[in-house]
Amino acid sequence: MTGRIGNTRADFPADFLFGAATSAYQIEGHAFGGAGPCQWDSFAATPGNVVRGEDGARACDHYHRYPEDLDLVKEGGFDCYRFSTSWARILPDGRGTPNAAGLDFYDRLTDALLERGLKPCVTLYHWELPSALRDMGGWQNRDIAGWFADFAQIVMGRIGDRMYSAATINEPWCIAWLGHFSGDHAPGLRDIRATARALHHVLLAHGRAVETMRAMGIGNLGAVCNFEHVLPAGPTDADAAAADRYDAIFNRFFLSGMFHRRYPDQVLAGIGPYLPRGWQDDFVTIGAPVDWVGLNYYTCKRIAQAPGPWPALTEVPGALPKTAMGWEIHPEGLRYFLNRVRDEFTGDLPLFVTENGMAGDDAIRAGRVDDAARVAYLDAHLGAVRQAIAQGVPVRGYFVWSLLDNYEWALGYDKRFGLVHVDFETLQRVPKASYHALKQALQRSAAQDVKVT
Ligand code: IFM
Repeated sequence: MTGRIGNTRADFPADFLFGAATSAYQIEGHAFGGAGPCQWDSFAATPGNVVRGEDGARACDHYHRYPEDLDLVKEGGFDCYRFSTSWARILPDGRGTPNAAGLDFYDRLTDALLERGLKPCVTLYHWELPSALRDMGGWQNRDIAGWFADFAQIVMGRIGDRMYSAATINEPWCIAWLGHFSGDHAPGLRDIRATARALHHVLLAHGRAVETMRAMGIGNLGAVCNFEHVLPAGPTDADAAAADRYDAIFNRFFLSGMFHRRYPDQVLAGIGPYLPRGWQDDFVTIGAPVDWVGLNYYTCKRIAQAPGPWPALTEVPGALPKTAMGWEIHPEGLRYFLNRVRDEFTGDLPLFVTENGMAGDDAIRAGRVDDAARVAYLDAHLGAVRQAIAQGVPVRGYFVWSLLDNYEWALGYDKRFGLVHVDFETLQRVPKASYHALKQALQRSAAQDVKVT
């Protein structure tokens, strides 16, 4: 039995926005339209990095099928669509002459959204760093802040006039930590000095892009970070301290840089010696005011002390039900973070849940995908958002990750996060039960229609 979503549009403020989210490399098809090589192409081509060596060359072929996909967003009853622009598609060499076909694509996409009455919410960067910039050190090179600001100017010079909102960089933690410390993501480094530089430069690039867009007269600018509810694995002081270190790296470093103009001591204890010279002087740029903050939230983590050098911690599996990613389902963490981000960093600034969702072992049976676990997951997390709103947190919108099954980075195409099932042979789209349940929940009453227009 599939179930229904009990937390419906009527339970949220009249101007609350519901959206679906995607990202460029995960759905577009990077082989199409003159995109240049990016760090994920070569990472995937290196044996052992990505399950079955899969890459984003074709992905969901959204590059050609975007009208059908946007119809699904519209018919699902959503208000907004969160997408990202591929740096390597727009600037195949990372800098210099733009690829006209790339800009044209995002221009068409924007108009197609507006024609359907959907609000376009762009994220400038979701991880497909052009290989030419990677060759010059990528996120380790301080110059990336200027390269990124130039990219922001080019993108927003073309589509900025029609965006509802613009975010700079999706999940800085993944870029810096997974890409440079654990090596799980492109460029696949395991080096604390590279990590320290990436941690700082990703924030500097964010700030430079905000300043650039602000100077262009573009508003509603935001930052998007990911959060995991950190719990000590055991009752010892050592585990509590390890959990606090993880929390500082994952949940506090980026917002602390942007809103408090400093880095947490627990992180400086590890990366301090490796930060680039003069890093303390960059906080005015890093702290460039934003108009909203987006939270991506999926799970909790249990952390224990571990032997070895900083950060000397390890993840321990927990007992809660898990998604196909092995991530525990813990909706309370979303309510917790909405409150905590407001209390510790953002105050009255609007907050959005910019990603939330789960991977499931979804299969088509008799023409249907019964993803009951996703229906329950979304309902529980929407309930957590309602609780936060009731507690006075200024949450203004919620985006499901993701519209479509897509390329889950190092895990290839197996991990299905979509509201819509994608057959990666035929590329046929089949809305899952969760899509239908959400569509039902998002229906407007006649009275609500009057209020929003
Ligand atoms: O698929 C990713 C996305 O690219 C960034 N946020 C988390 C999602 C699920 O892992």
